Amino acid sequence: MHPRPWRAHLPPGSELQAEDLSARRSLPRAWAQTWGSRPADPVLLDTSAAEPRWCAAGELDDMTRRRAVELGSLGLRRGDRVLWSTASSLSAVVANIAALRAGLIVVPVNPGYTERELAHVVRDVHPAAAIVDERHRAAALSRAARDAIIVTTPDLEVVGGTARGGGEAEPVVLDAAGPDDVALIAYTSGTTGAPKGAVLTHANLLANSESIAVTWRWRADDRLVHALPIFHGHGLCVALYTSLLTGASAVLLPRFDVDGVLDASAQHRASLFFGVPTMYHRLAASSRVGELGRLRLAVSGSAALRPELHRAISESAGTEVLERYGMTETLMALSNPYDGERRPGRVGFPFPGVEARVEVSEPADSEPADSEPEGVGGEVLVRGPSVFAGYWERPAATEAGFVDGWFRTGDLAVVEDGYVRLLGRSTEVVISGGFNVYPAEVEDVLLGHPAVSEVAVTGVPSDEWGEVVCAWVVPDGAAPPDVGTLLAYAAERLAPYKRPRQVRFVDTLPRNAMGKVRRSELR
Ligand code: MLC
Ligand code: AMP
Repeated sequence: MHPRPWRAHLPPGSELQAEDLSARRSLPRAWAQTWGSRPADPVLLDTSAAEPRWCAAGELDDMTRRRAVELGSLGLRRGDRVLWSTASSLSAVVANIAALRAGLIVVPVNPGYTERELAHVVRDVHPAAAIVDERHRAAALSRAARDAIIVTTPDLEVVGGTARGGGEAEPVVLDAAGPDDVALIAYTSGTTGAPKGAVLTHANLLANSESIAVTWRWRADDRLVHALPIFHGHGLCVALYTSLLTGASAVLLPRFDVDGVLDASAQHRASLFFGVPTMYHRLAASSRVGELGRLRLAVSGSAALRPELHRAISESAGTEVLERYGMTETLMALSNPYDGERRPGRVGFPFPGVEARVEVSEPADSEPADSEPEGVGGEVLVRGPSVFAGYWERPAATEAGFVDGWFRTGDLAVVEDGYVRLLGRSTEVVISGGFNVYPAEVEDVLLGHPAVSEVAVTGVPSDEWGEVVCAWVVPDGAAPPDVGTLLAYAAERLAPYKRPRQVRFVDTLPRNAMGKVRRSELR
């Protein structure tokens, strides 16, 4: 089943070709061009600063150039990995862009990670440097690293570790990375529990932003209220990088809260807001929800927006939230149209340059997928210039992720009248508030508790969070463990969004003939 072709997203008269999306070679080159052509234009407002002030394009260009050179003076060389784990701030953004301009590979990590979670990434990606805004992380980073690692603040003040020695110091050549060079390694958990690094090239990031810009008609006079975390694809590649590409401006909020978003929208005459469904749930519950109607565009993604919530917002604010679908591995894949009908409960059709199809697995003698009747579900497959290059140092997982060059998303869907409707996932990932939680990772942690004999983790539905994590525990011994102690144990080892919100004690877990737990029977 094929959704509508991507050309349906283009504005009338557009001659855009898929190759055009990669023509500028990399985001750093494209950003530098944009900033050079309009140096006085405001681009970022850091509301967490003591005295918030708009940073102009020319200033951002200068700051990121200087900081790129400073990264070189720390002994970092093209291709080195830099772990980057910070809250939203101008300094954090400058450090990120400077690293990309210097040809370093940025590895974004949730600053809420516990030491255990951070150590996994460090051991997997072996970064030469880490940029963190919590100085106390330096010790944990050094403990986890097998090779030398230098730890700095976003302003590049060294707070721990050591630089890698050896070799000649190389001068930093700005914006020299080519389209196939790696720009980001973004950790995303596999079905097996241990997070894997999705390798995204400069061409991936550029094509993604170019495609979003044209689809949502993003212009230099737009202003985005940015309240998403900057360490995931949504806040970083969709919101921040694309705003900078288009020459538009963004108000960076350190965290999401309803009044903060609506106040910033009004004060700065914002035109755009992007959020996860949990944010729309909270906005819809506010008496100020009508203020969303002042925006040119409100976009939802990262998890399913309930059709009732979509409708409630359109009734109370007069704005049709535009829902889109993506993944860390594919970046943005499907979108409702800007000009056409934005259908509640649908994620639309491919972004420019992207191809998507829904592969129905039927017995071998059935009709080919193209002629399947509508309504039969299958897996969403995606290919295009924004689809990642594979998992970092995991050839088997990479091979399993693709079929004939198409990436297997693990999301199940049907195509109805050219629009994709997601049905669920073939994997058991739980999506809570837009963050993915892998049952196996939480289960492994809980199994380490002496009072737990067996455990299975599932998502249970929640209006606010989409799903919340539930642990089904078979106690080791007659008396169940104290829930508080169990949760405290989890809290030491898991970031807040992965911790179980519910714990249910059971005598046994349902298993199939192979002994594998049937999580679907627990939900
Ligand atoms: C916070 N908490 C969560 C949580 N976020 N628990 C479960 N799921 C979550 N997502 C915890 C807090 O630590 C706190 O725990 C308690 O819940 C209540 O906190 P809160 O203050 O109400 O939550 P808040 O900090 O406001 O966070 C909610 C949120 C946040 C929606 C703003 O979750 C968020 O920013 N989500 C965005 C995720 C995102 O960017 N995903 C993009 C992935 S990229 P305690 O113990 O202190 O009470 C991707 C590709 C694509 O998916 O398509 O975009
Ligand atoms: P991540 O691995 O964090 O990038 O999350 C990607 C996953 O988020 C996808 O595989 C989907 O399951 C989910 N997702 C993203 N956008 C949507 C959406 N609009 N509706 C439902 N699920 C979504």
